[in-house]
Amino acid sequence: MAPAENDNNTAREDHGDRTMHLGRTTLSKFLIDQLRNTPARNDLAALLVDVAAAIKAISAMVARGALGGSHDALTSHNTSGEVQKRLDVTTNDAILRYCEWGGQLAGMASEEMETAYAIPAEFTRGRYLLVFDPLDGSSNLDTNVSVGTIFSVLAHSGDHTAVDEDFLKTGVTQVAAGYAIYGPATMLVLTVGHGTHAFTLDREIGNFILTHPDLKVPEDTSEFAINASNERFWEPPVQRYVDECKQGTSGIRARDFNMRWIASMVAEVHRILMRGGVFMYPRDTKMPLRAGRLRLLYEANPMAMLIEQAGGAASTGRGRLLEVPPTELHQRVPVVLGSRNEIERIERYHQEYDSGSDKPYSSPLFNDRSLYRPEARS
Ligand code: AFP
Repeated sequence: MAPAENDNNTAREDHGDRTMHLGRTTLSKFLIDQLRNTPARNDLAALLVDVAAAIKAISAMVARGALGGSHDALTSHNTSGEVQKRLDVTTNDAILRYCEWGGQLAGMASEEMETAYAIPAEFTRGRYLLVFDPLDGSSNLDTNVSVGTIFSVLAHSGDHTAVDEDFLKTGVTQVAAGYAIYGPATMLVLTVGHGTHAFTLDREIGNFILTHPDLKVPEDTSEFAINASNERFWEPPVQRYVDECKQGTSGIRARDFNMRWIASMVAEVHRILMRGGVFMYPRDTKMPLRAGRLRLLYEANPMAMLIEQAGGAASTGRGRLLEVPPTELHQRVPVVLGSRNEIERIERYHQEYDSGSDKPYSSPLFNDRSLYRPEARS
């Protein structure tokens, strides 16, 4: 939507009954506007302001790079068995400290903690749950590549301190979702269910300023992101899709594609929100009993909500990501998200493979040993 010029030439976006002045709307003003007529109102706004404060603190930690002594690998491992960097732990602690005392939360969960974090007794318990990956892409820290924080807000049903089971809610129930990307600029991308909007941190005043309202993912794209080193482990429908993209103008897609892989999901999703594209981290036979690499509650679900709110699609390849029923806190899930028409094509290829109507793409060898065919799982 082109910015509407007004009498004093301040570019602004008109969003129905709300106008947002580009370059002037702060996060707090935005939240007041967005949540004005909702039951969430101030509670959710207050929580998101606390999350934004933690993100500012993390931005400062990340920006210090090696000077902060936080790139060192620790001897500890997280719940996924990955070596923790000191910054993984310090950023996790930052979010706990900034968000535990505001009276909005009944509990928190994160990639860096085995089980849910109980709000200390001295603080008022609230009605939301916060689940997050404090530093996604941290294996890139030594190479100074953009990393991020991913978070999801769920409503807590009950007045007890939250336990693991309370977090096992499908993605469609998320009240809010967002990420921070610590790149050349620190940006906060957020949805509270009314579109996806991006804010840029103005370090001089310490405020997030609305710079990209109402982001829209183009329905078509010629750019995809996948870790191609896993190609031999992918299921045939993923191999089929990527093969066709690589064939470019000489294949059925009749156009050339571009490939990206940053190994930092936040950076990939940010690119897709800015210009479209496809991101895939599918299940593969490398670890056939593992449903994928990415975690449902604090990576896939928040990113899926942001992408859908921007008009894109988010799938496991076989169904809508936001409808995957969680069974445990650190559950993994295949992720295929981005430009809607491409995601629909990838889902169609999975359907044709599962129904055996995708000849010649499903190789008999792969078929026999595939653990993924519905009948093979019985
Ligand atoms: P780290 O947080 O351990 O760096 O993992 C990042 C991530 O979860 C996600 O952000 C990337 O898209 C993906 O893993 C990269 O996985 P590969 O290292 O297998 O490419």
